[in-house]
Amino acid sequence: MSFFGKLKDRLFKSSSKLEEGLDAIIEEGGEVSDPDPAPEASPVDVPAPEPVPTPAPAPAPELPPQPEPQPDPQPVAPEPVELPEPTPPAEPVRAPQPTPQPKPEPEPQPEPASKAEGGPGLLGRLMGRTAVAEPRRALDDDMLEQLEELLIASDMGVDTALRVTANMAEGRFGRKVSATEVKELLAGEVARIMDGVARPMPLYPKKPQVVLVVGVNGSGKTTTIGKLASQFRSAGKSVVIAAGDTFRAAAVEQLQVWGDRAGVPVLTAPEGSDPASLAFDAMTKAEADGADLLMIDTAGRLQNRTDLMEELAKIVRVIRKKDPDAPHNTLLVLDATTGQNALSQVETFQKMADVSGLVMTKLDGTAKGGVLVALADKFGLPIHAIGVGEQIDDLDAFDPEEFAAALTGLAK
Ligand SMILES: Nc1nc2c(ncn2[C@@H]2O[C@H](COP(=O)(O)OP(=O)(O)OP(=O)(O)O)[C@@H](O)[C@H]2O)c(=O)[nH]1
Ligand SMILES: [Mg+2]
Repeated sequence: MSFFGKLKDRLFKSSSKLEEGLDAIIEEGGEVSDPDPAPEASPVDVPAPEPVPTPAPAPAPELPPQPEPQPDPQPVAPEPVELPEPTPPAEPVRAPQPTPQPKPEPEPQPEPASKAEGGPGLLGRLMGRTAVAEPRRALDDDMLEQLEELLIASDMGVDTALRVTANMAEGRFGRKVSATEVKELLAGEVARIMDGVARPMPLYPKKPQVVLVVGVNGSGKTTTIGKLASQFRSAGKSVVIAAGDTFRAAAVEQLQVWGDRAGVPVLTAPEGSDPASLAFDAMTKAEADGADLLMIDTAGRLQNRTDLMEELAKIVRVIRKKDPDAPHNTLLVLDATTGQNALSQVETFQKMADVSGLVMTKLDGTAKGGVLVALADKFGLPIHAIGVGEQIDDLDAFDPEEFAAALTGLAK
């Protein structure tokens, strides 16, 4: 199955929540019979005929200069060279097109027209316009308020939700829109916010490139290390993993299982030993072995436990005694199901460990996928990968368009 298929299937909770919410908003004040007065093309491209009562700086098509997600705060010292996709080669990223529905029957039956899958896709509308009339509703203040609430409920955060809805309305205020059009508009806004942050983990010529993996308890650090190690190995890199979670014997065993699956050696230290000295020893060993990558697992720590956060800072200090530029990547692994708490996790870990990129796990089975949009909007940190399951190949590069389509419930 393509990764998009997986993502769409597994983002079911997020997308169905947003999708149903959007459908309901249009249905609530929509009229089926009213033919679209204005738009001939996709609402995304059409400037509004009438002036916009929102305090919007410019008329539509290019949306206003938003605070672009900042550029990658990449490490300065090592030059990024190649960026081999951490994507497993076997996994085609593009979804097989769900065979463009030819819609041969101009059936005038009054269908439940608001369902996205039943409604005309972009292609359908381009070719034959609306085979089935979708209900349309005027994009007015009431509707914008409902949209804002829906986006906030999907964990997009208040600031982001307000800006996204303002952008959606810009140049279209007062116009009648269908649920499909609203989904396309929303997906466009989401993709635009996420565009600048979708970046695979950079690889440097430095050997070993040290990748420190941090996060709160149970966020998916160990699993992600296993998945990433497997991908890097498939890409021809030699990888070593250090079991820096020395608090629990079970943590070491769990990592060893992942090491076996990925075919990568795991360096361990006795339970209770100092994780910083394990990291130091692991660097010595990885250097001696000529490994390309050293991935260091760490124990989960809540961002409000200052003692544990200090310990993390110590690991970084000790690693830097060996290589002042290390760790070359500090990945913060976030659990999508934690919703808005992810924002405070980023803030604290950024302070203590100089986070260089994010991995968002458990996007399957959450209704809080919108938090990714809030994170991208607020911090602009690169999102290197997303996890949508517990298996070794359930991790892939982050694709903004696919994510936006999956989140909004758009057929793609
Ligand atoms: N559904 C789903 N489960 C995941 C994903 N990533 C990790 N998990 C599961 O989440 C649980 C915790 O994962 P771990 O990798 O042990 O998390 P951790 O951050 O290492 O945990 P600690 O070491 O205890 O802090 C495990 O049951 C994983 O199988 C994902 O993308 N989707
Ligand atoms: Mg772990």
